[in-house]
Amino acid sequence: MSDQAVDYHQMWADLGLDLPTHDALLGAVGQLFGDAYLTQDNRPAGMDYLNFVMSEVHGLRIKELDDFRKSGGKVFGTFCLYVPEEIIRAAGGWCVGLCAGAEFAYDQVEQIMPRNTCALIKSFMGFKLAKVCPYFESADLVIGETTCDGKKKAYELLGDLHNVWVMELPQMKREQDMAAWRAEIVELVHKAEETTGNTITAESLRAAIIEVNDKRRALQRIAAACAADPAPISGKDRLLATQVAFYDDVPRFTQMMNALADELEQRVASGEGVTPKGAKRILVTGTPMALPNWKLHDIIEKAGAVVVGEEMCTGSRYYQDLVSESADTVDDMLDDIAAKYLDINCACFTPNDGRIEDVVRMAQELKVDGVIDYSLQFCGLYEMESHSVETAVRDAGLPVLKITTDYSMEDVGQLATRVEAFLEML
Ligand code: BJ8
Repeated sequence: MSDQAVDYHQMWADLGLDLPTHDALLGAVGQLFGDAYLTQDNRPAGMDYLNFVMSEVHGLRIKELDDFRKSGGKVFGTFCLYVPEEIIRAAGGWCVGLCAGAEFAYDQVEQIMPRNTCALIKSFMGFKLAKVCPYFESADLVIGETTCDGKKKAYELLGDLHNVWVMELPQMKREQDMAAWRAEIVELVHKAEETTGNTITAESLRAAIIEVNDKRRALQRIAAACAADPAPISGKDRLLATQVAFYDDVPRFTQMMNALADELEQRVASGEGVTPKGAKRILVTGTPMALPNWKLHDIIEKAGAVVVGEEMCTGSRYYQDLVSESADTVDDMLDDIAAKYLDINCACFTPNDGRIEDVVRMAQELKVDGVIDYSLQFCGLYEMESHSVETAVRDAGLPVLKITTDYSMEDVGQLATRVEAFLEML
């Protein structure tokens, strides 16, 4: 697809990246990827595509965004599942996730926000302050959302550095909340149209709904294959597929993930897996794991278990529900989009019973031996909701391990010991 020897430094310089720091970052991520991913045995051949995407994640993909912008296209950066990609695409824009999965420039970050802020927020602010995220620098508009307090206030700080627009998300799911959310979706339509200069039509919105649904359907197929024992793909590889879904070209990604799903279904039919049959099966639930946060999956799988599902925003919450494809008018489609997105079970909602039900249902469907509840340190929402998760999982007869951590590698040894002890007990 591309010549990997291409030198992208001029493009990065034109985007305003800090080149020496960015080179150091790419080296560190490459090493992390090599240690976590390229050491795995018996990976599906379809993972070659995601290896390639990772090798070009700041290269070819950024070049594609650059070419798109030079031809008049607009790129929208997002941090959260609640921003409907369908609307951006229907207006002719492209959506990309922004770098938020690694510890970077915390010294600068802590000058403007408290040290006890969650790693995800500190990370995106660090990437921005250090000028090392080409997705950030390619984004004509960053769309934030009023989910947790930390993000809400961080977007104010980010607004001093970038073009930011914030969506107001209700925190309950009553009728009046749906009405407010529907109105907010209409605001997004106006903002997307104003930014791109294009008008959203029934045809463009319908096409975007189908395109994004197709992407989610491909990820659903990959997830469904993991109900088999042995699992046909590692949790790390499945997590990578979901992480890349936020960045990649939509039709290409869908096509490649359907090819991967075909391969996984063949593996399931012939009983081929990435671990021996009977390996301990784990469901992970909690805060999202933004690229390149592979820390917990790496620890679990290097201890001999396999992660067979993620109840998180870089997992089932991203792909489990689709927007209805039956509407004919823009108004009806916006109703369907509002309904699908308000149905996401983020811990910023109260009550959030849907998430707890999803965790138990997934644990049963995927026939797991145990659940690991993962929270980023200083994330009050998920840490607080942890008690309800634990209670429900135990009531369903399954053991649960609670892990609170951040992006640093300092606690890897200690976490590995806890995970190994948990696996032995299963
Ligand atoms: S829909 S989970 S992506 S808000 S970890 S920044 S909650 S303090 S990421 Fe999230 Fe959207 Fe919800 Fe998903 Fe705050 Fe917690 Fe940090 Fe978090």
